[in-house]
Amino acid sequence: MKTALVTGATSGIGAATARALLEAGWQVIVTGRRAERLAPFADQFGERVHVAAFDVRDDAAVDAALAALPTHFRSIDLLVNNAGLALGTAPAQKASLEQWRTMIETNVTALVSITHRLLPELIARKGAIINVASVAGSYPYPGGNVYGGTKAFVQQFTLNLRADLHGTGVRVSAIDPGMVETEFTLVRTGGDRDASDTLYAGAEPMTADDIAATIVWIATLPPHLNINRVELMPVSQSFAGFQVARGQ
Ligand code: NDP
Ligand code: 8X3
Repeated sequence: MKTALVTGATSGIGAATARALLEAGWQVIVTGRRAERLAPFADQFGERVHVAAFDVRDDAAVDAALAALPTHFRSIDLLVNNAGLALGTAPAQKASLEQWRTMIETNVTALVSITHRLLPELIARKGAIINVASVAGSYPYPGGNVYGGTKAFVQQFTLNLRADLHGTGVRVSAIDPGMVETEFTLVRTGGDRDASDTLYAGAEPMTADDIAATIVWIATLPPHLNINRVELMPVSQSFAGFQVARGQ
């Protein structure tokens, strides 16, 4: 039986991915800070679930969680680096430095740290890494500043990992979703339910299950195939033009 570790499985894309992998017969290490949201996976899927609640930014907690893995969860075939967040939509000159640091620590530093820890095992297993990036890493928008920067990092880190892992059999992919209705906007706005509902209202955004299905598809392709990068948007979302400030 194959084993996956999914970061950020308490909500949204990570929760849907953990569920989809479990339904496809995998065993899954579910992680995230809110332990009470992880317990139901174990209730439903029993021994194919290992719950490991930790903050991805806390090196000691990550080490302790990995050291405490039961023997039959130690052979990890798939790492889904999903935990992440955006904080704020203010322009750079008005944004919070603390929020910027939190995004970098979570989306970049923690992602590379957990990847680095699991690389020996993933190489030994000829496993796979799927990194959840974002369209925000490819296309700028006002207020995207550091969030978009962190996701551009994830995209390029993914490609560079592929270069370094050449010949190991390890597959590495980035998935770049556009608008997905999850708790993402609630987190970004500091809990503003109206703002979140307004953003998604009438837009028919993608669902966490849409992204999870794509992640499972990537993970279950024949071992000679590598999806480098896949970008998805809801049909309702597309691109706008450049902006011009006149008379400055
Ligand atoms: P959610 O807010 O619903 O889920 C975010 C997950 O990340 C939660 O499980 C949360 O767990 C976890 N997480 C955040 N910070 C930490 C931390 N410090 N330690 C451990 N876990 C953490 O949002 P999404 O499902 O939408 O987001 C998942 C990923 O998808 C993110 O990387 C996001 O950037 C990306 N993405 C989202 C898009 C969208 O439109 N929704 C589009 C493109 C990419 P907990 O709080 O319990 O710790
Ligand atoms: C989330 C998508 O467009 O809100 O990564 O930045 S977007």
